[in-house]
Amino acid sequence: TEAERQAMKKALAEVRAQFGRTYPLIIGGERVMTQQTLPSINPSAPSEVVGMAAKAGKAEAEAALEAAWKAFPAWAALSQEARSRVLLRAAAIMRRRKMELAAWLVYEVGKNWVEASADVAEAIDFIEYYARSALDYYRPGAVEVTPWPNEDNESFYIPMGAGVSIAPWNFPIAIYTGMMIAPIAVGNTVIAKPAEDAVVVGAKVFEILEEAGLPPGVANFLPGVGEEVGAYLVAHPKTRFITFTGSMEVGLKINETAAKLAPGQKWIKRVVTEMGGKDAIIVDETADLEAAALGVVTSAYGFSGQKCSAASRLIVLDEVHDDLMERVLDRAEKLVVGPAEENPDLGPVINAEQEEKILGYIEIGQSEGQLRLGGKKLEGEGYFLAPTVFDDVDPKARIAQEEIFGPVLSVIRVPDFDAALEVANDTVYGLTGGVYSRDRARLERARREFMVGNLYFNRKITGALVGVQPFGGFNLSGTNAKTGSPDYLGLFLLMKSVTERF
Ligand code: TXE
Repeated sequence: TEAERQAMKKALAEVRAQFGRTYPLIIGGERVMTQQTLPSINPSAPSEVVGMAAKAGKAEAEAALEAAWKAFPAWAALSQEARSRVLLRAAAIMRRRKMELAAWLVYEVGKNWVEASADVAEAIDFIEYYARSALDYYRPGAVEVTPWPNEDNESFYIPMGAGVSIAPWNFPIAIYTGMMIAPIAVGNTVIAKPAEDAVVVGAKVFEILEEAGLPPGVANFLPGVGEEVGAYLVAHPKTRFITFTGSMEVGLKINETAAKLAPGQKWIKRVVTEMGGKDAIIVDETADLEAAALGVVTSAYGFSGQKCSAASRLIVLDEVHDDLMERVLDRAEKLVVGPAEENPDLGPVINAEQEEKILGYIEIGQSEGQLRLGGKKLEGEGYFLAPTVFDDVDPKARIAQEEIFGPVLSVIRVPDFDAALEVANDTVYGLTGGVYSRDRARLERARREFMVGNLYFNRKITGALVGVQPFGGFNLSGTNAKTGSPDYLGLFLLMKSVTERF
């Protein structure tokens, strides 16, 4: 509406006036500045510095671990009601500041207004969901929860201690918040490392946690380079758990490192990783092709395809290939690409190296399929890439197998539904998937055989709605940690049994 447009413009202007500030680390409630800083630029106009963050090194990581362990006993000893109350206050403050936070997302990671607002809304949902679930399902230390009631024994949950959350830039408020709040909700303490490209919105999340009264050291703001301070904390003997969202390459490295016992380490680190995807939508000859075209284009090009849940493969039965392609191309060519503050359909991709990587895949695609749309960088200072479609792609091709994480869709033709399911499952990933079909028997087969953690029928594939669909993948898309589900909290708890008499 016009009112919303005005409100957004006002928020954008207010945020723009705050560009260039430097945000310190927050360790044990103290602000810590460092020699070096991490600049974060506006991908729609890379010459603009949105803000800088202090850059943590090993010394700061050590201090953060110490602060988190120091804060752990008191936070773990609080009643669940007391912990959840602080978090619900944080959700209320975030809701009050949601336009401002959305404006920061527009500038720091190039999300258009709709995507930016959705990111903030999801963060609020995560906080409220985990605070409430902690009250319902897990009451650490409370004896009344005895999962297997019997008169001789009491079993209950206790938190694990101090851990590390390592977040991606693509949902830099929602995923950053969700991965930190879940362990904290049930009594753990966390060192939260944001992605290098999203340090400013990370600092904003911490302003809110502080205003909500989260005690010092329960959450620690530690921007830094992943390969340095991230890797250091993953390997550290005093890290009790790690929760990570990002690329498969890094996630696998983290799993490997965390599996080794460091000198003095006296536990098995619990590792929760949510990694990439190569998500496919199947369209058969019974599908509503108009709905399918809308769903494919929305899922493939939203936030320039920079979502682990984005559709990057379209698997279409020969019979309807030409008709569907016409509809997909017709929609995709109308998409507007431009500076995120102008609320285009697509903003820029996140940074120069991702732009380089995506253009590299477009180059490879020239010999792996037939370029039907886009395939080039667009003029303008920002990292603007045209929505791209490769047709007649071989299922084994690199652009059909590897995650590109950009606005690139690979179209694969198949003779029948059997082949469609086979191609869909022929991937190392298993995150989201979609099927457009009116044939109930086929949908029933897909329900059983399509190996993805989140499956959508006759609607666009997206991430999940917190509290509605638990979100998490199979295979190398992650450890199937279903965020937005009661199980997720259990990943950060231990269960203890006490037996007094026989
Ligand atoms: O992920 P990265 P980014 C994937 C997608 C994309 C790629 C890059 O494939 O191309 O990730 O995005 C930290 N030890 N997805 O850069 O590089 C790093 O600092 C410890 C899918 O976000 O994996 C950042 O905080 N930490 C994903 C975090 O890991 C390390 C969403 C993620 O960085 C590290 C986002 C190391 N050795 C990206 N190296 C999804 N499934 O939603 C880096 N980091």
